[in-house]
Amino acid sequence: MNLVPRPVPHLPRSFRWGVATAAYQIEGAAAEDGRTPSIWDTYSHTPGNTAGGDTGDTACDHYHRMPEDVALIKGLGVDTYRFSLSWSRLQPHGRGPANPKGVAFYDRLVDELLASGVTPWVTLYHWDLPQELEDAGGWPARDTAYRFADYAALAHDALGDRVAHWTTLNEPWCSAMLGYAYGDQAPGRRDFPAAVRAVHHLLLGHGLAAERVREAAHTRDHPLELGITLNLGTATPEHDTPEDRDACRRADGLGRRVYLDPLVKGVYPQDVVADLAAHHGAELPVRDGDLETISAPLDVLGVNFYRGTLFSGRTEDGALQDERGRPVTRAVERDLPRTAMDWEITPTALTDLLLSLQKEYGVPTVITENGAAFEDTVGADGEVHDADRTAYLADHIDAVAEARAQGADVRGYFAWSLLDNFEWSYGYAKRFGIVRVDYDTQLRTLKDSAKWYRDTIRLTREA
Ligand code: IFM
Repeated sequence: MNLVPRPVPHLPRSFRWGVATAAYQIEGAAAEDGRTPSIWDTYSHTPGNTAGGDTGDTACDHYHRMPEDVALIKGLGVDTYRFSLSWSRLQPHGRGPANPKGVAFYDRLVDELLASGVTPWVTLYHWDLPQELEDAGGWPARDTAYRFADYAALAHDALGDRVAHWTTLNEPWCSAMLGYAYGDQAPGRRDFPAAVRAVHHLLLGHGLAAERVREAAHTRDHPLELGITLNLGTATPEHDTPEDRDACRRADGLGRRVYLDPLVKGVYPQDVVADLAAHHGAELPVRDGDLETISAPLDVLGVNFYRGTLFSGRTEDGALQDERGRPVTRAVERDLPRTAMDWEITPTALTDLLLSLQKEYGVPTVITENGAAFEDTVGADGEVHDADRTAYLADHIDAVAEARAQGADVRGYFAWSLLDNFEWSYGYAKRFGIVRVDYDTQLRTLKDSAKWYRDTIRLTREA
């Protein structure tokens, strides 16, 4: 049984409603019109890296179906569409001049959105580093930060006359840790110290890119709202013991503070720096002036929220150290409902997160991603009755409203995702869309959650 849409309290008229996607997850046309391979092309084409050997070669074929997709977005009544640019489509090989055909595609997308009354919100980097830059060292190499700044300037040069909302990076934790430490995502390296260098160079790339984009917007008198998007959760101790609290400190340190402290306060957290050296032999390669660059004021902080986590400082057997002699930071499974990703559903953690961000950092926030994968089925009526996803969205939107009511300056909510799409290492098996994609025919079907979202937005605006 699906939920009845109703107005959400505490969300003002100015509250931004949106849907989000990312280039490699939807565009397809991987080798068309001058686009060169990114690390995700290489990684997904390497056997064993993705479920079913899936790749983004075709994905949702958005590159060819963009007008149809913009019509869907318009039909949902959202005011904002967050999408990312494919670096190697816009600037093949990751350096040199812009690719006119790549620019033309994003030009058409932006114009189509504006003509439909939808505000474009551009993410410059959603994980798809041009392969040549990885070959030259990738994010663990300092030069990549400078290449990223050049690309940001080139992208702003092409679109900045019409696009005011710019996000530099999406989820640098994933780029650094999943990509370089754990090997679960492209480029698939397993080198912790390299991942820590990547953390710093991603942040430096953010700062350098922000500088270039601000300068260009200022010189040309273009409006600008600039930020970065982090994937953030909450870390709660299983028991109120020193070791569980310390496990939370470590999880929060590597998951949140190592990004937010330099971005907002201009310093790396000393406890994290000490832990990295003591337990991982790793160091953040900071040079003079880097932290000033990284900490230039943000207009907005993008928050991608999926779940909160309970932590213990002991192994299941009660030990305080793991087999390598490091202190234990163990996520404790709870008896909670889960999504198809096996992620616990914890909406009140989103309220807690937004309130703690407000208190500790004070930057206005927008939820740039929130949503869930479930095992959707198409009913005999041809529809997708995804009551589980609708409930997930409803509970998390309520959690945002509650945070606002308690004083958090949260200004928008973007559902992840507009379309079912290429869920990275999980391939097409996990469906996050509020719109179903039939990958054989590319038919798009609004799920019940999309209709609920559309009606909730309308009713909330009218209230
Ligand atoms: O699909 C991803 C997205 O690319 C980044 N944030 C999390 C989503 C769900 O895993």
